[in-house]
Amino acid sequence: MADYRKLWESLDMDLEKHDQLCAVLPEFYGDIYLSQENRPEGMNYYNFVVSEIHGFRIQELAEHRKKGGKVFGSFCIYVPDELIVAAGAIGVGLCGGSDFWIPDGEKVLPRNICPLIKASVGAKISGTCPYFQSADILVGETTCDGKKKAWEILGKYTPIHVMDLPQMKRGKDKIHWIDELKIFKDLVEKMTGNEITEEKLKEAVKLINEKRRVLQRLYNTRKSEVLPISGKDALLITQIAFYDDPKRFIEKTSELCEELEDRIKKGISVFEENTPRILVTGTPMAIPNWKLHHIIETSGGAVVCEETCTGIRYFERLVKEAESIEEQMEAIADRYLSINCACFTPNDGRIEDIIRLYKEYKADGVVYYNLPFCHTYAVEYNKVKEALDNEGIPVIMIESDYSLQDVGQIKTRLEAFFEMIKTSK
Ligand code: BJ8
Repeated sequence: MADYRKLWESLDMDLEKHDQLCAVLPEFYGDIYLSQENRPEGMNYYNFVVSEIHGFRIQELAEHRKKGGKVFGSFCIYVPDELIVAAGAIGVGLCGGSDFWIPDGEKVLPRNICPLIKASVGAKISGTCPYFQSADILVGETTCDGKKKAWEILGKYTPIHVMDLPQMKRGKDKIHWIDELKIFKDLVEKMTGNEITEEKLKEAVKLINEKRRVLQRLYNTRKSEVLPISGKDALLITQIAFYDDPKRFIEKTSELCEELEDRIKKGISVFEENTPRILVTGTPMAIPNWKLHHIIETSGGAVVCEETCTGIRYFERLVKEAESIEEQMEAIADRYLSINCACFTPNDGRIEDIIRLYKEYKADGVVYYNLPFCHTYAVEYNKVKEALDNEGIPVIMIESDYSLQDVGQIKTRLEAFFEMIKTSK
């Protein structure tokens, strides 16, 4: 890796602590990813992106900012990328997925709060995440209580704008959400000094839709009986989609899809025949949270789809392309409000999605993943389980944080779950 120390210094990072973080990642990644057999050639690009996770892309962000460009950091898939891109700015997803940041998060947050929030706050206050350091502004949202209050803490360290996301989907909620989008559009225009014109917004909608389409194409290959890619690799690609340059990401992922489609034609699978096919549903898995997928795929299962924000929810629905700015803003509002997050009530659309995806991806069972202290997803499990029981779909709930202490216990539970699926097949 090139020497980026000057760059990190310019971002006011804690270099000593950052060295500790960088020291663990290669081995961790090697054990989980590079140990896989028969990986598609096209995964080399994503290996490169991970090896340069705090280098190459950070350099690009720095060059963009040197030319006067702005970087917006976000934590939720309700924040509309289209408006950021239309103003010539760059958006990066900032959710923290590493245990490394938890102790720093716990310095300012209660211990009994979701690890995603603790890690995100810890990443900022420890000065060890160059993405946080490169963001000119953070964009929060009012999705869950933990996040809502965490923005007040993060606001002491960096500028932050909070979008007031409604938690119901009635007509008046949509009107409110369009209003929030307009406030955000004004902010983006003010910060960048660039007007979001009809033309620019159309181009941005096209680009982000294209990114969604390529992810859909990737996921379509996982519907095949012949699984050309592991769930772990697919998860990594989606995680990278949150911060990579969209055009390059589309190009590289299209190349990979060609390879995967060819593998399907040739019958090249990365799993043995009759491996139980698993749909994962639940809370997001921010990079480098690969824990559950790794356990599933080393315990006799194969992940075929994620009904999560680091999966289907991020890209399944497109923004309708419209003519005027007003129509386009409304289409953006519709698309984002169609995401089914457990912070909404009621949220029956998610249950319909899970059952539909289970069938589309020919899954054999569902693993419901919950980060500890995420109440909305934990409570929603009850309703999801009831619906899946009615359909005769096997489901297991795994609640786990980023630490590795419970790996053995989860493995034992999952092995038993997969055995049960196999015998009932
Ligand atoms: S759209 S899932 S990204 S809010 S931080 S809610 S895990 S307690 S991340 Fe989310 Fe947007 Fe919904 Fe998706 Fe729970 Fe933790 Fe809150 Fe979380």
